[in-house]
Amino acid sequence: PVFTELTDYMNFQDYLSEEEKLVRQTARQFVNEQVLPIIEKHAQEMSFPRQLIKPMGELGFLGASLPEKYGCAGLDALAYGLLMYELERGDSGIRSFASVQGALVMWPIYSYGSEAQKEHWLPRLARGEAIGCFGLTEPDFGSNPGGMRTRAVREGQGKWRLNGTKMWITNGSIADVALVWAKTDEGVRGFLVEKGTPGFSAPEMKGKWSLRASVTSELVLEDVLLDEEESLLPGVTGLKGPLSCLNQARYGIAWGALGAADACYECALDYAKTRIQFDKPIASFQLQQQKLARMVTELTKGQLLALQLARLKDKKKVTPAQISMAKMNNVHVALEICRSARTILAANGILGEYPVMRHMANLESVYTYEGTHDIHTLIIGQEVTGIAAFS
Ligand code: TGC
Ligand code: FAD
Repeated sequence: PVFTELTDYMNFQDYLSEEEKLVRQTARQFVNEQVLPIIEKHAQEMSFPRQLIKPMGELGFLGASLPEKYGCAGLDALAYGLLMYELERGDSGIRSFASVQGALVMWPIYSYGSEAQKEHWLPRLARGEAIGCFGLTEPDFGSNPGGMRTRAVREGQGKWRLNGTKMWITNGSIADVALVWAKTDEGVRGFLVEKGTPGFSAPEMKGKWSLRASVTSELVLEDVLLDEEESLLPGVTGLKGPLSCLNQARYGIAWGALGAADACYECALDYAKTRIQFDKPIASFQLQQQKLARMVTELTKGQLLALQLARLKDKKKVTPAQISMAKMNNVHVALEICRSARTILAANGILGEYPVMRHMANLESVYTYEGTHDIHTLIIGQEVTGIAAFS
């Protein structure tokens, strides 16, 4: 079934602006009409629905929080969060695509790029005419990106030479531009590497049981020669460059994961009311009601956490640790909600006919990427104790 309304137990939508309502409704309609009919097939076949990229661009879903000057929608934080919620109600892979494009490629170009780089890339990325990816993680450095081995060295006047390997990169093989973070003598710097640059390849990773409708790739850089003016992001040096991008993406995930959970909750509620066992709908049994009550409570608490985060973000008062709390909690509860939904659907819960198992499997990746649950726990631990426990 296609559900027409978002689960809103505490009526938070009564307080949305007209623009926020419109964005959410537009995204919901897009997901109902264009994502839900095809997504299971793509997940089963392990392919990303590339035909959705242009429509997402036309609807203003890419880089949606950036200013109109660069062809973007200029949304406030709440509208952006609701957009991520609705996209992930379709599939985490669709939200991942938009997250990477907007938060991890367009945002850093906007924040740290030269005016020429912004004008060259942002309008095309916003329209979905170009695709981006974000290369931070390496085979031996996931939670600890500061240890990265990818290296960039100056090569004569205005040139850089890049060597290294990135892994687990969303959109990698389909990207027209990869934002690659590399160590230099000055500290970590960001480089825009165009598809087709000699020495650069992006083989797709196969065999995933999660985020199957999303492209995940390695990035291989072998003596890649880059022009400084075109490639180097001039505005940031140090690990804070890539980590600041993660704040944007983690914010979107705090909303997005709840969209996947909402889809599973709605599905389980509907199923519980119609599935008859022992001559009664299973929704009439206390054990199943307890599951549903817990699911809707955790979903609602997650929404309220994300809502306050949006307010703080719009006032530019949000801290990285607050974002960590929302990412950590909301992905965790979303995964629990999906698992509970699977038990309510029982055998039917494992079928692709229902969205539950797909969302559940997707959220295993969401739990890990953009900082694992453990890393966010430690970020909060550091904030409250003043002691870093990472190493
Ligand atoms: P640390 O010494 O704490 O920090 C180094 C510098 O960075 C600054 N910083 C931040 N700045 C902005 N925002 C943040 N969230 C920041 N966190 C730290 C910090 O102030 C410092 O600046 P400065 O000026 O003093 O140099 O760094 P550390 O090496 O001890 O690491 C800390 C830790 C573990 C929290 C960090 O490495 C971390 O977050 N690790 C997790 C890695 C991660 O999240 N990777 C994600 C890869 S991208 C991805 O997964 C995309 S999936 C997308 C999709 O498909 O949707
Ligand atoms: P590791 O860091 O090896 O962690 C292994 C385990 O040890 C985890 O349980 C972790 O929590 C724990 N651990 C690590 N350090 C500590 C510690 N100090 N204290 C306690 N426990 C610790 N990366 C990108 O750069 N760009 C992308 O677009 C991207 N997309 C992704 C898409 C998918 C589908 C996936 C699965 C990952 C993606 N990633 C991407 C990579 C992702 O960010 C990393 O997987 C993540 O940061 C964790 O790194 P790791 O898998 O190497 O785990």
